[in-house]
Amino acid sequence: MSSNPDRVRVRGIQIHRPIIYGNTAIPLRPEEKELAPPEHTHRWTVAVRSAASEANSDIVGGADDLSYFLKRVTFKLHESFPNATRNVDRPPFEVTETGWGEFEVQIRLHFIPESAEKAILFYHHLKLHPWAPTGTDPAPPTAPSESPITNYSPVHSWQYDEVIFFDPFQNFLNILTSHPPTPLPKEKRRPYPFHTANPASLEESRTAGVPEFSQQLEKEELERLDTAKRFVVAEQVKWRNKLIEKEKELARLKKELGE
Ligand code: SLL
Repeated sequence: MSSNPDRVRVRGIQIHRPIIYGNTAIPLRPEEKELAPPEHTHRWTVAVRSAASEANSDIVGGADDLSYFLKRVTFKLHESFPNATRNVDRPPFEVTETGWGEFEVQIRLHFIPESAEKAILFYHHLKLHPWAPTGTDPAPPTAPSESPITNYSPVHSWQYDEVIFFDPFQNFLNILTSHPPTPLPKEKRRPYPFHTANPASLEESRTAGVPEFSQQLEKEELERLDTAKRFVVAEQVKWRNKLIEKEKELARLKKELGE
């Protein structure tokens, strides 16, 4: 039996914190390219942040400081990077680098000791290039350009997730409940933070602003799932009826043969 009430688990409780992990990337401008190794083409930042964004910020997510429950985030980069394992022990939990290629980043979340939780591991494919050529892809960094700045629209690739703590210790639960997460905005105010949501035009890239997660995105995703589910059920009914029809026909033909 534990004598310290803090070291007692609160059974039946589930508490979660919304986070995002992912990256932004932008081609190096000519003046940056001069300073970087010759094969480097992009500057990128890989990060773990709270899901909500600060109003009018140019950062995706990050409204809340997560160090009240995160002790360390370890980013394991491609081995072509010097000191490929990067430990970040205070916010912002992120690594910024220049490089030339995409690779899988291993992101390990270590929680504060009060949590007594094991570290959890996420994988993120570092994205430098937009998925679809939209005609607005950033010009190759070496291409001459009249207005270089507007040609460099960032690529965003972010994953929303929820870290769930089951049966948390009482003192850890107290820490969590004294730091409620900033809620996501109800309405879509900005583009969604996926690579597929890269601006449709240069004009949009200038005016749409930095992407963010919202409750509307969640709602739309639930609606998509619901539509898909109804479609699957309708297909099942359709094919079951066809099968019944064919079985009847088969029985009829067999009977005819027998006669
Ligand atoms: C591959 N996807 O699997 C590639 C690996 C590695 C990218 C891409 C290193 C930068 C530096 C860099 O950008 N590596 O040299 O510091 O082959």
